Amino acid sequence: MPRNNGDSGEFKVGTDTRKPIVRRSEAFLTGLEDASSVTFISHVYPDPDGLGSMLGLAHLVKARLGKPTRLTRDGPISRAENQAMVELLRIPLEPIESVSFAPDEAVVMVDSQPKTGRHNASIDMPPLYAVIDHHDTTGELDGIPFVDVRRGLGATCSVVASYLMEQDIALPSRLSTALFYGIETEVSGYPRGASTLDDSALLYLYPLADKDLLARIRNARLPQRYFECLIQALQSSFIYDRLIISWVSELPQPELAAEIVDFLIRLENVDWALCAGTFQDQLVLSLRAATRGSKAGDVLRQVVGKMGRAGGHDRRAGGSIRLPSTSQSAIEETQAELRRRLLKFLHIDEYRGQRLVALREMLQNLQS
Ligand SMILES: [Mn+2]
Repeated sequence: MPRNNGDSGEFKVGTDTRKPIVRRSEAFLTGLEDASSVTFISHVYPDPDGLGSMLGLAHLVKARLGKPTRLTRDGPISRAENQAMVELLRIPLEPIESVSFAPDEAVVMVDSQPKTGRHNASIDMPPLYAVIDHHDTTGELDGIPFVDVRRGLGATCSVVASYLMEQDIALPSRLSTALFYGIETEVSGYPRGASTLDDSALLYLYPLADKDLLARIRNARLPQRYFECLIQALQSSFIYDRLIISWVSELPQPELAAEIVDFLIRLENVDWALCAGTFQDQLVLSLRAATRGSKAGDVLRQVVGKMGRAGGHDRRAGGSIRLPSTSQSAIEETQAELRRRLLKFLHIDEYRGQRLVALREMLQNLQS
């Protein structure tokens, strides 16, 4: 089995060791020759990187093989920017639960790996043909004919853009915009976590992208509940030494935890930020680290342990804990256990907690 772990990635294809693999895009397309059609899947709560990757690969398959393709959506598109992306770029998505699969259909998973707890587990589908991803969290990859997982990369869209560039396929502006935005959302934090491949893809896509549409997506209108949630997150934030923790009851949508934590990690003198909020019967978690080499995905996975599931990248991680019940006491007990475990893991004394916004300030604001 040819294996190329060159740029910190995992790449394998087929079982023929005689033919040298020149281009990954070529190998990806060759394996699809017998498929009747190709369906693309990503993770729950689809994000721009997953959406752009599906759109880009579907374009590649249509342009080179002329086969029908389908893009799916696992769960709702909840973030306002992501909704704007789907609407403005007219990305056709079929809900995964209503898709029926043909036996000779190829299924390609992007921006995620199997058995990582990031998918609707009840979907019955043919075995995966391919997994293309950039997450540190390893899933079950055994037996999958085509695997291109590059952990050093900022975005899956960068891999997809590199396939399209290798194949020298003309990119419509709508697709260029989607791929550009997919990469941008993954590498816009600091430290960026971008590789040279991410940057060359951005450089290639920018002139082709529709900058007005990009601006409309980035500045998508936000519902009132967003701001209500934000003030609650700020008022519930506690600083423990170099860690800030924010609790939100009833997130209007689970991805808001990630937005809040992206904001909180910018607090000076803080190395770690966690936002935990309830959504349905789950406590949704989002963790950020301010410095390189923090292994946030591993940290959150160890802290959460058997309470739930977690994973992610070096400085960004997410996860969830299923609440034993949605009663206030059950939520508070789960929060306390999570806080205790995280503080212990980071060697921080629990009694050093201080509010981000002093109670007196909050009361004065209410009276004024
Ligand atoms: Mn991604």
